[in-house]
Amino acid sequence: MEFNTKVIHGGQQHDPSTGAVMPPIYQTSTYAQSSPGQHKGFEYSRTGNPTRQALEKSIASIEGGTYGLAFASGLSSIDAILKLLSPGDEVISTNDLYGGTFRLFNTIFKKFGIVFKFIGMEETDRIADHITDKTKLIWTETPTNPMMNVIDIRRCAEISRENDLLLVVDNTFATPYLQRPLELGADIVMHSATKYLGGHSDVVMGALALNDKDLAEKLYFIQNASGAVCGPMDSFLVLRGIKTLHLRMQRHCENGRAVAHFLRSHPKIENVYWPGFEDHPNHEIARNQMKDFGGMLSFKIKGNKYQDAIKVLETLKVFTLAESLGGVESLSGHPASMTHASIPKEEREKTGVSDSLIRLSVGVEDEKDLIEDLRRALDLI
Ligand code: P1T
Repeated sequence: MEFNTKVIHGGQQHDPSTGAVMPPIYQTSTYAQSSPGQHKGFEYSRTGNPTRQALEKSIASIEGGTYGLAFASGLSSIDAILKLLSPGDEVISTNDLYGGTFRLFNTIFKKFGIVFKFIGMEETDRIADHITDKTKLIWTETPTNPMMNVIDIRRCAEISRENDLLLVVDNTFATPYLQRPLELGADIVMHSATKYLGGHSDVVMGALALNDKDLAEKLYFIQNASGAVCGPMDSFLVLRGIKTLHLRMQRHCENGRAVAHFLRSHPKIENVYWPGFEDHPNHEIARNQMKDFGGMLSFKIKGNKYQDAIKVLETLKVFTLAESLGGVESLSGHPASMTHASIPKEEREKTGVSDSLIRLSVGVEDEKDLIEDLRRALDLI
């Protein structure tokens, strides 16, 4: 089945009891048993729920995986992966990543004895220098949030196989429409489904997809034992969102390209971070592992003044200043004070997240309105 068909039909069946084409929202916490242990496949909705199960099958299908899991948020799906580890285990993580992921690693899991090494992974050869006999997992995000660095997933997969490690790819920015990490050798693909999978800024959710049965059983156990599951209504909304993922992503990519080129040609702009430019440091890798370059980009204004960035953010009208990304509407953000505020200033500045950096999630509106909005805001500085 091709991807554009999988988003609609992958892992789906008509509701067995009524023939409903969309799975009903099984808004129930529990299921009747005729005798203890005698039930129709579901016992309790933390353990399993038919609407969530339909979504989990869809996620597995679109990522080219066998198993899917849905969680209450992107962070709780990351939390579940980290719970595969034990005190003393080491994780090598990209140093440019969502601030909340950094905070989860560096505060919560560090306290429980997991050791994190944050490194720039644009040059994958650096990874080997940090592997010890305690290393268990490589954590990557590609493209990275917010600097849009691209990490070579195939090469990371080779390194993790050679050293018997797990490779996790946070595929939130790319989505399986653009890149399918499991097919490139990753062990687990992770999503903030809050973003493009849901696609309409109305749900907070996380998701995992993978192929290995033993690993999937461990994660299903953690999902049930820790309990950070998503509800049936949210499962329905994300399942509904996924059905138009391919259409939305196509427009996000077109608009992202138009906005990136507009900004790059603007005399007040210093730098635009978007993997579609031929001089992006890992453009060739992006071309190789992605179908197109997505709707996320970041930029810095000439002079790198904080006040100029704030003025632009306050002036934009079609772009709403807000946390999050990946919805149909365009959003702007100030990573240093919003999404990445939990990373110490010296750390985030090393990766380029300065006080003057602006991040855009380019939506699916008319590109002319988006460009006009940016032109007007830049005229005022
Ligand atoms: O917000 P939540 O659904 O828990 O997902 C966390 C997360 C994980 N990974 C990436 C790459 C993310 O971008 C996020 C959430 N990011 C934002 C809210 C943001 O505005 O960047």
